[in-house]
Amino acid sequence: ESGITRPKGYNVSFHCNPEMEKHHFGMTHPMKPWRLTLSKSLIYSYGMSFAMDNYISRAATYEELASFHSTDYLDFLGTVLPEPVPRDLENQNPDLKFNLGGSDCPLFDGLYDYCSMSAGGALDAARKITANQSDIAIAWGGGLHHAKRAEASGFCYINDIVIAILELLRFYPRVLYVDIDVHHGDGVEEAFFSTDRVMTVSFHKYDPNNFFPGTGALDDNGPKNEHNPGAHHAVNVPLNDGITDEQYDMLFNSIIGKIVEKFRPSAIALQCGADSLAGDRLGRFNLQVQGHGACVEFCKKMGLPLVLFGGGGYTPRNVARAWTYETSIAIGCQDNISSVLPQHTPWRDQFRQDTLFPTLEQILGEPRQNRNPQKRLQEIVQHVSEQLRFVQA
Ligand code: ZLS
Ligand code: CA
Ligand code: ZN
Repeated sequence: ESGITRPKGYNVSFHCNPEMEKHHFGMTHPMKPWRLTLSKSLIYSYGMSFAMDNYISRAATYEELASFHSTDYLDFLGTVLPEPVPRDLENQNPDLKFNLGGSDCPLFDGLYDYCSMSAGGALDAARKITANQSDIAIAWGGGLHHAKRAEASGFCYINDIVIAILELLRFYPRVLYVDIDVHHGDGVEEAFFSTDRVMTVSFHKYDPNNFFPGTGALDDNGPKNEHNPGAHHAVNVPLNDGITDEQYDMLFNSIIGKIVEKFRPSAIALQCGADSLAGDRLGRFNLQVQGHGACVEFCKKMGLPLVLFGGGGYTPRNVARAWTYETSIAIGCQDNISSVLPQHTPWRDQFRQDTLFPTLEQILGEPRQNRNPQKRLQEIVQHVSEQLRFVQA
């Protein structure tokens, strides 16, 4: 009926948990798990569920979370309760245990369940890949790239990506991690700092004093001591406000193309944070749904097992557009779906415009000034090429 068909011999699996989406970080907090519900509503309205294997993901077990996180941290995360009364002005800066309970990483109702469900989806996706049952596995509820072994950071408590990559490493010699969230993928980078089996690449807004988390300079490429096999295996692409689809596409294809050639990964894990889109509440770029999706298309073309994670994304209508378009790319039906949002889409008025591909003018009125001179982008490509001379598959 929808005209969406399942290509023979190509399997996409979709992993989500409706219970996860009901959690709230607090009224003013930018992270809205409900964006996952809005995304799914659009994906299903296009009829894409008929072209994928759909799973309600499990919650990850304590042991699975402990494959990366310290048990001290997990035990604390499992027992902390939401604060009964919101912090008053005199108490803005309490001693935070494991960085939990501040305004970025608040304690909310069902926090542990929310975290274990996010990780469960990511892990289910990784296992469908290692079982050879999916070519692409999608976990839009994952992608929480800032969480550390024993510390919450930047809206992230459990690093589902690290846990999923550790699972991939049980079956594959090398995994490439790519991160197109507007923030630096510091938690994943740090977790694999000392191994040459994972190469991490993050594209992000970089301004050490004014933009979170402040790490990810061009020449931060992993600890360079003699005996560290992981040296040179962290690639950082620091960008400035206002980068466009054309520039991002050029950078992404040339950098990821070279890395795949040199590092020869056996699988790709792609974090698709949608806060790199134009008009994001926290982001600074001018990317459109097409340019963001082009990254997914490029990774798919590499022909390797691929796991897609969510991540940031703070303007829910645009998050839903991007992850819907990217789901269509995974399936391979992107040229067969209408750019007009289906009439029966629940919450259709949330989208403001009835198109999957709003123009920059529609999103922003006036596009943000582009502060990425072409010459700087060339220098970045040059640096990465030189860095790759130290990398041997
Ligand atoms: O990559 O910039 C910061 C840290 C602060 C400034 C903000 N204050 C509240 C805390 C201290 C230095 N934090 C960032 C974190 C961004 C995390 C991105 C996650 C991801 O997309 C992956 C999921 C930040 N930026 C903006 C805010 N925090 C922020 C904005 C607005 C609010 C409301 C709720 C809370 C306090 C008021 C808040 C945080
Ligand atoms: Ca990034
Ligand atoms: Zn982000």
